[in-house]
Amino acid sequence: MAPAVHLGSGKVRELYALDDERLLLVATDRISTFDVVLPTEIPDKGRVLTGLSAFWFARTRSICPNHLLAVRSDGRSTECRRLEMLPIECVVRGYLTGSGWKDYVATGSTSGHALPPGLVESQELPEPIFTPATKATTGHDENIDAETAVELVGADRFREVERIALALYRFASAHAHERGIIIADTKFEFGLDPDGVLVLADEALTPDSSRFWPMDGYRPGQAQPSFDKQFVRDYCESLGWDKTDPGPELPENVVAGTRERYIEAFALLTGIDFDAYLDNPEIVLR
Ligand code: Q0N
Repeated sequence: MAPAVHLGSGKVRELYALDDERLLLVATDRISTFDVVLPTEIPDKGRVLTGLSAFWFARTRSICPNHLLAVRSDGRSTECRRLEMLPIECVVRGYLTGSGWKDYVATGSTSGHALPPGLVESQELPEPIFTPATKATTGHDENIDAETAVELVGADRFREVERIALALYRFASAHAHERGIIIADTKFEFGLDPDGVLVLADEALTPDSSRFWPMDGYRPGQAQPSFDKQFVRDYCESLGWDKTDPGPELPENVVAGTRERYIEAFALLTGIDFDAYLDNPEIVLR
């Protein structure tokens, strides 16, 4: 087999070309917090995210085709169809948090959606909203309104990604809700296949591409703890670290607690034992 050509690195993932039609996406065990990749890894984090993403791809095929071709036996690498990516991040928000909350406090709107007055931080929105963002090559993605997104992808494609992203979010949100997890918001990336068909790409509905909150203890009116990263954030806050690179090393109790949270999210959402996934990653596709 020809060697895979490295195409690029994300904060926590690596992308390789297998051939003209296929990519290899590798989820590492790196973890980022406050936008900084920490020097300490969380063992199996990449496998958890790969398994979860593959689980959602298998279960959302009737909503939208996706790029997944195969999950490799290492549990962290996936072979994917190589697509022409759309130049927008497709964010769906069901709850008011993060930059959506910041926009709302400043302007009463986010990405051109006028929201009712009096909403509090972390409140569930009356309806999920599609809030596209630009793909920043450096720094932060910037929320854009529908008009700007239409300029980037065209009016028909915009309506299509909005409809599909909302349908994907509603499906996953309902599934997660039944299992004690709130998906506050999530980011999808889409591409086009050679026939111009819209295809879901990247990772989908993982804790790195979404905000997962434990349903137990959900309290509108304040920031919510993160299902997966709260131990890491609390530890970093306790150090008084200034949140610039390099981040701190994590002690083993924080690593172990965080690893357990990822594995718990995997088991709750998939109903599959994580050891069974390690044994045979294709189990999530059935
Ligand atoms: C692609 N990104 C951004 C890996 C992920 N199926 C695809 N076809 C063509 N290009 C891409 C995909 C996918 N997925 C997606 N870059 C290229 C996300 N990257 C960031 C780095 O790590």
